Amino acid sequence: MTATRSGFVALAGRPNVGKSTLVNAIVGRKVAIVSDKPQTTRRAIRGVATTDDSQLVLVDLPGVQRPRDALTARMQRRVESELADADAALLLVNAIQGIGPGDRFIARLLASARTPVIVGVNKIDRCTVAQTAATLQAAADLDVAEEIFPISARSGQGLDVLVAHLSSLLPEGPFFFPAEDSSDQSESVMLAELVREQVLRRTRQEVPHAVEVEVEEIVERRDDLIAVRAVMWVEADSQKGILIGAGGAMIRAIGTAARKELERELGCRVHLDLAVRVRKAWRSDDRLLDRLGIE
Ligand SMILES: Nc1nc2c(ncn2[C@@H]2O[C@H](COP(=O)(O)OP(=O)(O)OP(=O)(O)O)[C@@H](O)[C@H]2O)c(=O)[nH]1
Ligand SMILES: [Mg+2]
Repeated sequence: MTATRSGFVALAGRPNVGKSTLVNAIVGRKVAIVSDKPQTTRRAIRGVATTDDSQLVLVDLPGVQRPRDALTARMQRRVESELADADAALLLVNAIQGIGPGDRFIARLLASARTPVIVGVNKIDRCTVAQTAATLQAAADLDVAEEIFPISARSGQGLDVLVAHLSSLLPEGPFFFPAEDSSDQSESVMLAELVREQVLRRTRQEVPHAVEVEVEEIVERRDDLIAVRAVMWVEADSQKGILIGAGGAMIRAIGTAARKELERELGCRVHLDLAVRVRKAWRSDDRLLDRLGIE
């Protein structure tokens, strides 16, 4: 019998560079929600990709940012502790935008740790060859990477080569997760995130950042029907008004779209009971953040 390899690769990068999209693409399942708004991911999510002889655990992380409140302070602390514990770090940068001060800041953070760093230059599906080449060169100039890979998390370009390399870095050892697992997230957090994804799609400016979703109850009504009760927390009455919308149009649209996502995830019919509640400054409320599992 050949020995198995197994280990953790943590994803670092500015908000919106495509970390969650990449984790989903490699795992082959939606384990993390994705949006075009920065700071979508709030928790560390392990996405698991298992083959016959290796288990690659990708740790999706919030984008690196300057903390502004308890929420973002927790997110940033988590990024740093996960990076310190991982077998390797995968720094993702945006090929379209090139390398900026934010990327350099993260590169310095990574250089001070002892973990090997791999750089993924993402979104090459939207780049000319010259643009991709320029970002690859700028990524090399960061002087942290053992290897640099041009990829597209969206089209799948370059992912096989990247995954083969990451797998080769993993230490020999037994698997950490059962082979059929794709994520370590609890069902209630996964369902809450799917609801929040629909909120992110339909809101703008400060609203996406002010919303967190909590699933309060999951009840199996029949073999083919699950009832889910969820609350969307916001920080102000004005935000509550936006999420409800004129005549309830917005909350209905969020509910209908989210229900379809929950049905896909759970593989059965879902009854979704959705409410909006105001909790002033929940982003600075340590007790609520604990309860929401943002730590
Ligand atoms: N064109 C293109 N777009 C991509 C690619 N990868 C991700 N995106 C888009 O980039 C946006 C951000 O993607 P996410 O995966 O949410 O980014 P993230 O790095 O996880 O962001 P945070 O969680 O906020 O840190 C989404 O609109 C994605 O569809 C890619 O390879 N090509
Ligand atoms: Mg993300």
